[in-house]
Amino acid sequence: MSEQAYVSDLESLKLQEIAYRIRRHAIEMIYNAKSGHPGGALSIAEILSVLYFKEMRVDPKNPSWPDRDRLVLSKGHASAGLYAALALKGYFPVEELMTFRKINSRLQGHPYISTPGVEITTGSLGQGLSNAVGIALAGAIDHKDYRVYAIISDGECEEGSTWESALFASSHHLTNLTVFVDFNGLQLDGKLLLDLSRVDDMWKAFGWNVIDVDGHDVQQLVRAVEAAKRETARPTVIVARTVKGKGVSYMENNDHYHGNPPENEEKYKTAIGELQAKIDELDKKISSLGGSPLEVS
Ligand SMILES: Cc1ncc(C[n+]2csc(CCOP(=O)(O)OP(=O)(O)O)c2C)c(N)n1
Ligand SMILES: [Mg+2]
Repeated sequence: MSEQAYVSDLESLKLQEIAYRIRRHAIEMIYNAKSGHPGGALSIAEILSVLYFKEMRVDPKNPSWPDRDRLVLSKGHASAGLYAALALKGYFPVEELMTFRKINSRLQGHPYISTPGVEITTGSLGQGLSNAVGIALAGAIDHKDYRVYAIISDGECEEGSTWESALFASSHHLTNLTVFVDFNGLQLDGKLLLDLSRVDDMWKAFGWNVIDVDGHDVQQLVRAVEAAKRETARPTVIVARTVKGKGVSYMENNDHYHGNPPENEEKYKTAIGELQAKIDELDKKISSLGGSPLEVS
């Protein structure tokens, strides 16, 4: 069962391509704003692509549809990635992305609940999981079949509130809840401060179904989400091994780009050039299989 192919080669390429478009938009937004958090936005691009373009039951024209699946971006500083995914999905125009971090924009530095597609205001780390648990509990009590997803950081696994929520979720058998840990090994200014080398065992000990994947492999991500849907007793955590700054060579594994934009035009062009080259390469492969890339209106 675990080897079952849930995504064709063509679909897998399309999901990868969307991930790189999320990355390119995120860099454009952050450079335009001259502020933002590229590293942690780039590391979750495949997770966002798989969620919005394969797994989540959502209707961008009706963002508050009661039966929609929900995503809580607990690591709210990665907002540029989330907004890019929402725009590509059709929640708001792609052009609006250039208002990121401007006064009166709907796209503030951290996600705000009134923005279409944003479920919960986040940014204060360690709180998003408890919000997601509450939404999942409400769904279970109401016998709703929507699913709840959360993306938390490895840094948040160093916070006590995360573990209180985790224990609550497993105690209540919230099988409708799937959490991604963006395990990129870095926090704001360097390596993680505490020992998370046994992170899988920690979640297991808290009663969770644990799946450890390469967080940039869309096939593995889809398989993990599908396995979570089949789980009948426990909430699922997908520990996604990622690279902070993924896709821009000088940002990869470089904590400086946790919260700094490309410093100058040359660096910006290098970043966009690398991302666009990857998009072009994926587009070629998509065409060679008879497909066409995502059209955005
Ligand atoms: C409660 C809280 N404390 C501190 C911060 C400031 N802060 C923003 S990001 C960050 C750490 C980033 O590392 P991590 O949580 O692992 O996120 P990622 O690597 O995915 O960017 C910190 C300390 C915050 N947003 N919230
Ligand atoms: Mg981190």
